[in-house]
Amino acid sequence: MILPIVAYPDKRLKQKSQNVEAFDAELHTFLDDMYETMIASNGIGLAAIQVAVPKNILILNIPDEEDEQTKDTLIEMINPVIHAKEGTTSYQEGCLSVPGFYEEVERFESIKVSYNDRHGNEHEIAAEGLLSIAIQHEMDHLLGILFIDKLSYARRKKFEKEYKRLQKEKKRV
Ligand code: QAP
Ligand code: CO
Repeated sequence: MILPIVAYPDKRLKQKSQNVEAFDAELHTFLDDMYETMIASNGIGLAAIQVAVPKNILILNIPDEEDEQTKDTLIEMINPVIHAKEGTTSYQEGCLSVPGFYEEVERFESIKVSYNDRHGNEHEIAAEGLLSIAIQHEMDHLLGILFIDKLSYARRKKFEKEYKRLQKEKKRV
């Protein structure tokens, strides 16, 4: 089932999410719905709060070297925790909850993350490149933080102006 995506400036995106306690059939159905929603919207990452569920859940599906997005590379992270972070990098980020706007954001270059999978099993991975950036972007959602919150004052102003213009254009069609 495709779920509606919550878009900025909806206040729900500022909520802090809570840890998942039950790794049950309801969680599995929700994860499947998140995946269907992300793919239908041409996304590579989605946090549960973006579909109005304040739980520590995120999914990632980074395209491979041939730029193909297949379910084999889907990562589901439940209750993720970052243990180590190193270096800095930046990337022109976007977000399904801030449609049509992209801006350069600074992140840690490499991170170590532990998380649970849908069965409650524990995993630990080291990530770099786009995967590392995507994990940090999605984990910010769990804290109620959007990539636009990380922009300089001047760039945030530019965003507010551009986004308002985009919203008006959308209303016209
Ligand atoms: C988060 O973002 C991310 O504006 C995932 O019109 C961002 O999937 C991870 C999207 C940057 C790594 C680097 C955005 C789709 C998708 C839009 C997304 C849009 C349609 C964003
Ligand atoms: Co996002």
